[in-house]
Order: sequence, then structure tokens, then C-alpha cells
Amino acid sequence: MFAAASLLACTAHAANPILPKLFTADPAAFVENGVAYLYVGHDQASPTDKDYVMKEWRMYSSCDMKNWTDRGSPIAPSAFKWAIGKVDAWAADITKRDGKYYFYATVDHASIPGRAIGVAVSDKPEGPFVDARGSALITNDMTLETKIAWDDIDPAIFQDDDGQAYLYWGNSVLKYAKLKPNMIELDGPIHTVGVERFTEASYLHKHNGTYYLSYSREFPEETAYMTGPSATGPWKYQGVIMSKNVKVKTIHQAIIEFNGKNYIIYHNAKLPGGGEYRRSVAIEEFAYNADGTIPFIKQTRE
Ligand code: FUB
Repeated sequence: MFAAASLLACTAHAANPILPKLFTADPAAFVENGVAYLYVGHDQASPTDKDYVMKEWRMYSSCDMKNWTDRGSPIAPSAFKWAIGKVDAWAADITKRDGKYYFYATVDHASIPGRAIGVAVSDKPEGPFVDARGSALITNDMTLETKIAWDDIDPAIFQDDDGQAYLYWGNSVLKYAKLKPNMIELDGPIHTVGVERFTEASYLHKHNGTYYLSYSREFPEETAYMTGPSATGPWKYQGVIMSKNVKVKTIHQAIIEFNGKNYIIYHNAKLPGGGEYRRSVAIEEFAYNADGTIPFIKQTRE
């Protein structure tokens, strides 16, 4: 029913930035039954705020990657009762398994200092999502190589063809762990991956048998990527996909295939009044090179 309704609702805006009514950031996306689902953090900072104000995630759907229908807010950080700190809706990611949708989200932990990652579940892509564990999946671990409060952010969920799920995340140090088939528990230890100039926003996808691990590097950030023969590497650096933004230091990508075409979804600050904490999600179509590498992709206005 939901997919059919989406197909009928292709009205709205078709140019970049694709969501002209709200400031939005940190896109996550997946495709099901000919519909693309897009989840973003809602940047609610005023022009004079000096930090993020993000009280909810928002969700949109599209049947053509151009016209996006607003599906409201599938979840807010307050859904995680153990996360009653600053409750900013930082980056999240989404996947489906066994008929349920799993939403991995960065929130502020109430009793363990720093950011943490929670997982919420829903029967429908538009939510409402509810906390799947009642506790954080990942908490800030000051014993790992970084000692910053925001090193456990930006979850990226990937399910391989054999059903094994991997969670990648991190700021400054890239980390990953396997998940159990229930999608809400780690299965084994947390690993770190040495990546030069890694900042955050890791994202794992697979194309024609090759694994692509993209991420933001440096600060201000540019989007770079590595490739490998498995979901855990070994990784070979391949280059920069997208260059730094002008009015905002972050960029945060997701890469999906939809109806045989490939898209990178990211954020800049090109909506009028945009800035560091007032970002705007945009999309570019791209084609893989003949050797499977990803070309440098220019940001467009439309
Ligand atoms: O939106 C808050 C943070 O900014 C995200 O977690 C990072 O990826 C960066 O985009």
C-alpha cells in the first residue's frame, strides 16, 4: 500500500538542493519496490546558532530520484530513553531484514559521556520506529585510539549477499563490527581500520562484486573512497569523489542504485540562508568508469 501511494505522489521539487522547504543533512537511503526512501537529519539551527540543533529525523520518498514526497518524521532522538542528553539527531542509516526496518542512529548518551549509536525498528519504512534494545548498541569507548566524545558516530549498515550484516562507524578512527542476524547485537569484537586522513561518514556499498568504502576525509571534508574484495577489505585507496563544500565543512554521502542508475546523495549549504548548521541535501547521478572506479562528481544546482 505504501509503495503504491508513493508512486502516485510524484509532485514537488526536482532541482538541487532537493528538499527546498527544510534545512537537512546526513542523507541515508534505500530502495524497495521501485521507491527510493531518503532519511535526513533536520537542521533546525537559527542563522545565529553556533552548533547543531537537530530534534528529529525526516523521511522522504521518490519514484524518480527527483521529486520527493515528505513523509514526516519517522523518529526523534527522544525515542531512545537512555539518550536524554542533548538529543541531536545526528547521522543515521537504514536497512531492511526479515520484513522489518532497522534504523541506526547517532544520539547523545545520558549517562555515558559522549555520543552513542542506538538502533530502532519498525514494520514500515516511514515508521514510527521504536528503540529495539532499550540500551545503546555502541557507546563511547575512551579506550580505543581516540579520546574524543564524538568518535562513535555516523553508523553505516551493510548486509552482504550471504546475510552477514556489518556496522561501520566512527570519527577520526574508522571502526566496524559484525552484527548478529537479529540486527540489534554485535557479533564479535569491534575492529579499527587504518585510513589516512579519515574524518567520518563511512559508507559501505557493493557494485558488480566490488566493495566500496566511502568516507569524509580532512576538515573541511571531501568525499573519498577505497575498494576491496570483501566487506572488511583489504582496502585500496582510490581517490576523491566530491570536493569540499564552500559554506559548510561537512558533506556526508550515501551511494545507491535506483532503476539501473547510480546516485550519490550528500549535503551542502546551498539553500538560501544555509550555513554550517543549516545544510541542504542534494543528489547527483553518476556512472562507474569501465574499470569500476567512481569518477570525480561535480555538485550541480539542478
Ligand atoms: O550532522 C551532525 C554531524 O555532521 C554528522 O554526524 C556528521 O557526519 C556531519 O555531517
